[in-house]
Amino acid sequence: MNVPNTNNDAEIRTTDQLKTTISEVVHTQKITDIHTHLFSPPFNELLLWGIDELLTYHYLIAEVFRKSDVSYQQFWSMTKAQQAELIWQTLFIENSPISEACRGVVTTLNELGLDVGSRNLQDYRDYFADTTVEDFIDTVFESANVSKVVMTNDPFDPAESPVWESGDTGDTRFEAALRMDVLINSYEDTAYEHLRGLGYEVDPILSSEKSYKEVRRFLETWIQRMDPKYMAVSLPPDFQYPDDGVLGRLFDNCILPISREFNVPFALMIGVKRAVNPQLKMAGDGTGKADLSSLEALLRENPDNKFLVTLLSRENQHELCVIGRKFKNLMIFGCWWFMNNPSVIEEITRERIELLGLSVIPQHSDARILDQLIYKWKHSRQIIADVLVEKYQSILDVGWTLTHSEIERDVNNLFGGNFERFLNGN
Ligand code: HDL
Ligand code: ZN
Repeated sequence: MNVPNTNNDAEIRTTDQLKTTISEVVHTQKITDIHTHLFSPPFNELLLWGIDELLTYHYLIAEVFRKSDVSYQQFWSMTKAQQAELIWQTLFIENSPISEACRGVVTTLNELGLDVGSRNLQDYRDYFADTTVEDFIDTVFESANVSKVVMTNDPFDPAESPVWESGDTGDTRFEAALRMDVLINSYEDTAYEHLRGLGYEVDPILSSEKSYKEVRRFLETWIQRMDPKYMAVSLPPDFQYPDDGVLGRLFDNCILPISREFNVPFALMIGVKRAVNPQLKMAGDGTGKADLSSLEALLRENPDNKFLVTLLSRENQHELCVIGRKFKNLMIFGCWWFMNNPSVIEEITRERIELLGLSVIPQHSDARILDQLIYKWKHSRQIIADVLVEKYQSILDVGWTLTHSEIERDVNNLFGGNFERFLNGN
């Protein structure tokens, strides 16, 4: 994490000085990317990188069906290379790549120094074939100016658990998050059997003190194994709390006590409707507006717990900011998934600063493919910088004075300091 340079105390007076300072500070500030789906090399095939992965990102899969007459069955029977070629031809050659997901591929290739004017997919494939994943990780972290990424780690995933059990997860720039979607959203049909198979004496509907104790033991085991920055879950728009079912019993008797005991915040990602169109597979999820009175109750009833929250519906964003004003144990983060588009990032960032000042984590990348760190952060840095210029200008206009080091301090907090302090504060 950059330490602000206290020698930069020259006063900023003009709009040009302000724009130059903010551009330089925002683009040179190293970032802690608090939510990604990236993996360090020991996770092998879970670490996705290269042009064919970029082109078959599920965002682009959703988009190609809108322009191509390929059927779901035809597409899913193709190899990844064939899928990538179809997406390249359809969305980049037969149509201009101006959607955010398409534009991101072009930005990434350009930032890697490749000739996007050639539109030669084989040339891009040759570039990736000529590099190692370890070298490419260095290239991407340097180009994106990212210091650390937080992974999404699923203790129920058989592809992940052996790596954790080996004790070697490799590159320390990749930190862990303990994802609990299976435990919380699929306890009765999946997690119960899995836990029993591991020797945890839990009951089918999680209704006994013994079961609560055993789930806490499971969480403790994985916290000690992963050293996660936070525990996380994605939840549907109709998430309810308090809840007298399995979710409520998991929250109140297992997750929230453990979160306090180990000082590991709980991240709630609310508003996802899974498999709205199952034929799109991972690309088939949708969004819905949530009733945030449940979030208010969770924050109010658990003042000693720390919650990170991001919401998937644009219609929930303003009320989330208001809730943020009411609860200091809430840290709002990111422009998640369908929010991660310039028009919405700008709107959300502006209303967050207006209502919450500098007490938020404005963005995460949600990158699934390593290369995406480059475009997701290049695009977001520019938008955040533009909003900051507007907000700092508004106080310069009324006589406030500003220095370079004060802006460095503020941006350092937005891009990592707020996260570190939220994690480490008790
Ligand atoms: O649940 C999540 O963490 C989401 O981010 C999903 O993984 C989603 O598929 C995604 O990649 N969004 O960007
Ligand atoms: Zn995600």
